[in-house]
Amino acid sequence: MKINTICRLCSACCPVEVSIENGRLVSVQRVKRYPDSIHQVCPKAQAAAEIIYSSKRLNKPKMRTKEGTLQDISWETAFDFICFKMKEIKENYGAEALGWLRGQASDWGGPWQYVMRLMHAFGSPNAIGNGSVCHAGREALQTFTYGDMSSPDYKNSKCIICWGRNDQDTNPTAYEDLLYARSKGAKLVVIDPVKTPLATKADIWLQIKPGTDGFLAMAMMNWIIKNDLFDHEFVKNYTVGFNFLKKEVEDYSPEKISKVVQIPTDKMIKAVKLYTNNRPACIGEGNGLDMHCQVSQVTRALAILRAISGNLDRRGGDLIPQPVKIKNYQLRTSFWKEPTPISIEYPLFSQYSEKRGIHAMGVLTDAILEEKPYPIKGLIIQGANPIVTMANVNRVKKAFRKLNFLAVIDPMMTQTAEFADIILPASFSFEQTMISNNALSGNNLRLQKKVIEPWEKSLPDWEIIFRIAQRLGFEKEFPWKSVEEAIDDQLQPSGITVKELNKSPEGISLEKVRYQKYLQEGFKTPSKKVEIESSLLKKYGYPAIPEFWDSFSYQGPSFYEKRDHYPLIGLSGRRSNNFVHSQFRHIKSLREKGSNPIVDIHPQDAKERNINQDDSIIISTPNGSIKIRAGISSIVVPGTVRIAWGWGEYSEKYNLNLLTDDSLKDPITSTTSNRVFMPDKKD
Ligand SMILES: Nc1nc2c(c(=O)[nH]1)N[C@H]1C(S)=C(S)[C@@H](COP(=O)(O)OP(=O)(O)OC[C@H]3O[C@@H](n4cnc5c(=O)[nH]c(N)nc54)[C@H](O)[C@@H]3O)O[C@H]1N2
Ligand SMILES: Nc1nc2c(c(=O)[nH]1)N[C@H]1C(S)=C(S)[C@@H](COP(=O)(O)OP(=O)(O)OC[C@H]3O[C@@H](n4cnc5c(=O)[nH]c(N)nc54)[C@H](O)[C@@H]3O)O[C@H]1N2
Ligand code: SF4
Ligand SMILES: [Mo]
Repeated sequence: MKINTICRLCSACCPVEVSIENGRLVSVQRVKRYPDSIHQVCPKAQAAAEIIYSSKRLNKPKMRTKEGTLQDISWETAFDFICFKMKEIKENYGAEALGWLRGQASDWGGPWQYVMRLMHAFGSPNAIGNGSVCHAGREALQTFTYGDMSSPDYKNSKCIICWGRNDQDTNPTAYEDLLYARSKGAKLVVIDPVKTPLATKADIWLQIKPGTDGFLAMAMMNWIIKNDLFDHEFVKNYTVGFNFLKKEVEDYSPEKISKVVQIPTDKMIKAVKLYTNNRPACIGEGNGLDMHCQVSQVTRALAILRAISGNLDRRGGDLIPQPVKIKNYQLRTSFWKEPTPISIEYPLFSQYSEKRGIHAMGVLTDAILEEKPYPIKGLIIQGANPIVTMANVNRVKKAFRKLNFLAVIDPMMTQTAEFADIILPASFSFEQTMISNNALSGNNLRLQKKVIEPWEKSLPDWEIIFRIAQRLGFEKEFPWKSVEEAIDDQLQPSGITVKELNKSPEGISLEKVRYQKYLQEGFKTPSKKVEIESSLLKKYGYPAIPEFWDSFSYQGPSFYEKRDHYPLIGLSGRRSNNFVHSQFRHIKSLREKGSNPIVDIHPQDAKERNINQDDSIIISTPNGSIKIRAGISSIVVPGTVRIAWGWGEYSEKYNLNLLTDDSLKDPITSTTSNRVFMPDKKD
């Protein structure tokens, strides 16, 4: 039997066809939208049966004994224990001392809204997402600039810029659209410090110095304004603050910036010309810009570049979404209502979206260890593996040891679960129904349908949340007996039901794509225009026009002040198509398909340090060390090394977040600098 659904083994959320035999998942294939020359096969989907039926999955809830071992328990005992601990924390320290951390796996849609609802009913504002290092920082600052997060319309574009984004490994659907546009003659610019396979396909590849993207965007705008190539009509009628920008970019001539970004001036200008001569053009930005302490101002600069170039919300440009109307399940109407969240020092980021909740993961370790602004005493972690994925892991470990109570909800035993008092086995993708955020932020609604029964005694995330809520007495807030009932309720404003979605595997689009919506509606900002000068940033005392020369916006990589002792720049590395962050290294077929735990080091740096291919080398920063094999390669420039990402779950010695730092944070989004830091070799 073949069933169409959405895969959620990673955040790309691809439409797939699943083959089921005797109730077992046999194979998963991405739905074909293009001919073979463009269609992408996903190795993770090919390994889906191995992933789902892995003997390493958690079978039953487990509780830690006094001796420190793990003991199987029933779900009844598990729910009793969790609810008892939650109430104990509330009585002793206040409800806000309980935090709930979610990672990328529990999606940004249904289950996350249920968690916020439960936490708010309980009295805690601290339902915390990991978006400060993922895309939420960019989403927030784009929202302050033009009311939403835009998405690049690769398919219809004449010029695509992939800026710190590597769709070839991370988003097959977008990559297919990019290849299609290329087949129709679209130009491609890649801005990446690493010579990725995508960079080798570009018309122009700008090998930027990591973390200097804001300077490059300003230099591009300097050239565009100087050569009078901006969209006069759009700037005049739909933006505010252009004159301030014009003045600010004067200090960023391509000639001056060339040294900062380490890109030759003529190459930089060639790239801007490609962007301005081939319209519509779009900028796909990515996680290469997150995980830096200056993500907020960099995002602002890129957003403004899109706007003044006249590409916003045009076919083939950068589209403003048309989200489906759904109920907001958060119960807090105001961020300022007591108790305030632990992210109080980042007020703009904490309240930028009604639906998103708090994404200031950067402050969680401080709240536990330093008790700032107040202590977090108990934590529930769902679909995240922070012992591998949060910055400065040694400090995170110390924090988790200090907690009075830690619960982990995950299909797998993880390094994070090793710290837990109780572990709840969650169902995986394909085993639970949910409405995904991908569907909700676009206007094509699709259901991620359950196509097989949950593994052993595992339960779907929604059911775990509903049962905790109901046991705590929140039946009024959680009246639903099934997830279908809950989804029907949440989708009510859209007029669509689960029944209809079940009948439409290709999804339901509620309206046609509309371009230039601002002509009728304006932008969703206080002035209804693109805020080149941001009224919100100004109100909260941040620079209202992006600027990078002063230390507010441009902090070098972590440990910058120690650069004399740590002469190399370390870069958190490739997101391989075979894996998702810390996941799937236990799957042999995926491990064998390539991409090993290595550090890419330039021949010149290797020679200076007497390092040969495959040598096991130690990399250290002031925060920790890892041991990893050397891969001599000129995909990086001398002075930069790139360390394979996500191998920390497979073996602790490869955990690159032992090296990263969490002391410097983006002043608006609390983003830590997981991406770039300064390591050195020790003998
Ligand atoms: N296979 C797979 N797919 C995934 C994931 C996964 O783990 N595995 N994770 C998912 C998630 S949660 C996310 S957030 C997305 C992210 O997906 P993308 O947005 O594509 O991000 P990355 O692949 O991390 O990085 C993109 C590129 O940025 C470059 N880069 C690094 N530092 C800088 C810099 O300072 N400036 C510039 N301009 N570029 C830089 C890197 O070399 C890399 O090639 O992928 C999603 N898709
Ligand atoms: N140095 C450095 N740090 C980084 C990054 C980097 O590139 N470099 N990337 C950052 C980014 S963009 C992100 S998004 C984060 C990712 O951080 P995490 O979200 O911690 O990433 P994962 O390792 O994918 O962990 C997801 C966990 O969810 C579990 N899981 C899978 N499916 C389900 C499910 O359906 N339900 C439940 N309950 N659990 C499930 C998996 O078994 C896994 O243990 O890491 C960030 N940290
Ligand atoms: S890219 Fe991600 S969502 Fe798409 S099929 Fe592969 S694992 Fe599934
Ligand atoms: Mo992410």
